[in-house]
Amino acid sequence: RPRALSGIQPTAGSFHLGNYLGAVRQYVALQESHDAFYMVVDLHAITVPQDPKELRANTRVAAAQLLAAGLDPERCTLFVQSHVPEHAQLGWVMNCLTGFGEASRMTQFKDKSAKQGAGATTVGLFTYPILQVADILLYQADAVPVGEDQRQHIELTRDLAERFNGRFGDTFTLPSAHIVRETAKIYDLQDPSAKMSKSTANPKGLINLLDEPKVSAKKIKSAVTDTDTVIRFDAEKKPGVSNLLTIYSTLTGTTIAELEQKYEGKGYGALKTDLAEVMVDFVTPFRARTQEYLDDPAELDAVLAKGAEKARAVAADTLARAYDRVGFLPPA
Ligand code: AQP
Repeated sequence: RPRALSGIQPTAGSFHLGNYLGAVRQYVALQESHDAFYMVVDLHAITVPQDPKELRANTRVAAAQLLAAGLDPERCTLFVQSHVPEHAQLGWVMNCLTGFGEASRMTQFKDKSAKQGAGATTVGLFTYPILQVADILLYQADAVPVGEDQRQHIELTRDLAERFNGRFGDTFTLPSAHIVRETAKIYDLQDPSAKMSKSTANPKGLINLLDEPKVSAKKIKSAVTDTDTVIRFDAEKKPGVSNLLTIYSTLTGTTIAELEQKYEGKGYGALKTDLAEVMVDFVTPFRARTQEYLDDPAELDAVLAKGAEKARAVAADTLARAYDRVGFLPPA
């Protein structure tokens, strides 16, 4: 079976709708066809200031949400990044292979450092895409399910894998981004030109899956649309309505064409009212399942411990080969 690998940050506590539709849904799908490794990337979470108690709690919350979304520890390997020290170890090797200019071109870094402000931007934030390279290469992943914003990092991963292989001999598999076009970028409900993001300036544009369902319903009902009245998918001219149609279509399995037909002659109000209901129907059981996993932290930790053990077996093997290739003297 081909390998899949991806990770999600525990920073915000709740996943948002963009995380779920753009990435987590694909994690669930790929566990059927791939030897899949999914992790809560706590090492990435400390690239911006964190509260230690919150990070610890949110790491469990992230794992619980992944299980609630449908990851099955019998069919995939679910673990916490810091439980597998090989990530940091291979990360260093990859840092030493990356050009400063090359790292400076990462647009995610530029966006995130702009949000932090120059004085608060850490070297860790600058090099986090390179740690991500190590995350992927350690598992010899073929496919990396992510949203569109991560495409450049997967390109960097391929470049560095090629560079390493060229310089030291064939060691790493070159991965491909697994990006589902329809849901590659879910947009902010208040500013449909921006991606939905946890660090949005306007919380009304962001759906957090663990919020009270009625809060999410209200956000859908107050989503920005346009002055036209026709319900039609047109990402260029009608980004707000198109975003709502994408969300609706993905959560219900109805095609966009079917939705356009269903709402022919109806107003935006009808679309929003129905989608608000779809949202409530989705988040209500999701929250309940997440809470069930959180109610049994010992069981959750056991799942993560088993996952880390499985992940480490693969990661340690790759790291040993990479260390040997670069010329590190093996311990006697
Ligand atoms: N709006 C989105 N549409 C589609 N996919 C998205 N992803 C994030 N936002 C969208 C995908 O979710 C996965 C996990 O993301 P992450 O935990 O690494 O967080 P992030 O990308 O830093 O999330 P945010 O909310 O976008 O954070 P900030 O505010 O820091 O920029 C990834 O696969 C990502 O593509």
